[in-house]
Amino acid sequence: MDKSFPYGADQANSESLRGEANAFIALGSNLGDRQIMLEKALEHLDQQPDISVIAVSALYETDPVGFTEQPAFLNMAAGLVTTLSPSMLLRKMLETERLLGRVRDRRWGPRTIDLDLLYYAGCRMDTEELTLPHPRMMERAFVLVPLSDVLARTGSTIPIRSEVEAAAADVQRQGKEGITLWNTICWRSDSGHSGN
Ligand code: GSY
Repeated sequence: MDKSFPYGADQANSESLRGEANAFIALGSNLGDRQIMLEKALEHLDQQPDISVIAVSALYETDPVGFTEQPAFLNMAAGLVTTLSPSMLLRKMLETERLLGRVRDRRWGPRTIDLDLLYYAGCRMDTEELTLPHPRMMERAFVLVPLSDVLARTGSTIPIRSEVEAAAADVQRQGKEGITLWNTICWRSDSGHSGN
């Protein structure tokens, strides 16, 4: 994958460009230095020759959902361009989690890093390994708010954008899940740099 090309909004919009697909992922961390964990995960993915992280959302501090007796999470979302298939991309994400010390001991428990593949080029699939789009993304404020943020930043026209924005506005109006803007990070592609 030629990373010297200056990726930007056009690539986030395109469903397929020279075999490249746009994808959106969710990231979360509630153990250790949470912001560093998120940044390391983005960097590791972006270092792969077949993945380019083109845009990132702000970082949000969110109340834990599911098992509530655990530390608050930092959550964010990112837009990627990749030449990997959905399952190969998922495997890279799992490898990134492992490298950052993720141990899958308790389903709803605390974790150094959690990466979820939300959307891959309009692909719909349901296998044991992977369901696309992510089956629970429209229910979770900690996914919807960052995803809506990164979709706006990329000017994405993916078909689920209006649904995501409406659902994000809905959960924020209801105020059921505590979500606070924590920080913003300057991702190099946001400033128009190339992938190198
Ligand atoms: O499903 C991702 C891990 N996770 C999270 C999360 O990322 N954020 C919040 N706020 N609660 C969560 N509960 C689980 S499990």
